[in-house]
Amino acid sequence: MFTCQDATLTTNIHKEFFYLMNQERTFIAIKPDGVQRGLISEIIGRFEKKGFKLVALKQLIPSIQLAQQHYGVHKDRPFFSDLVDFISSGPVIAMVWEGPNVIVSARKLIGATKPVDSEPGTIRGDYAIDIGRNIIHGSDGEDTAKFEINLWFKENELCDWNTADCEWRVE
Ligand code: IDP
Ligand code: MG
Repeated sequence: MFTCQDATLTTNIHKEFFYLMNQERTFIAIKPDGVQRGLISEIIGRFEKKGFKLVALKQLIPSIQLAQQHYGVHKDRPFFSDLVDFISSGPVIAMVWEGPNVIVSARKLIGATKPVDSEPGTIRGDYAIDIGRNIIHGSDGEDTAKFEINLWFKENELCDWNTADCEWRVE
């Protein structure tokens, strides 16, 4: 399912095994502030240019229930209610990106939760100044990624496909 169709890869069992072991998917969402501020193309472009593959994308206004489930881990935090209201206040761009180590790599592209700590060059470091308006979400681990992908997408909304230039992206 995740294999690159390149003959040189498929004939090399070690390379293919390494490639499959390193394939991952992560859930990324552009929050309502990122959408309102016209940052959709900028954010998507960073993941595209890095070399990751987009396997699902949709725009929706999340229900309160979806937002509560998504941020369920924070349900006892003082900011939970405001966070849920904010995430369901307007359109969100929900996406699944795929590639080697994409979960950790996406978190690095996104930058630290608090914009004051996020380095210039990261998405939050370049475009956010407030923790409550940090424009983007990314799964923080393998289990979270699986949970969030299943929460936001149906199986038939995920596209299994190969980029035409996959051998130029992964050895
Ligand atoms: P993350 O988005 O970097 O994974 P989390 O700690 O999982 O950060 O928090 C989820 C979201 O909750 C953050 O992105 C931020 O929007 C919001 N948040 C986290 N901590 C605070 C806070 O102390 N005040 C207000 N909002 C917060
Ligand atoms: Mg988080």
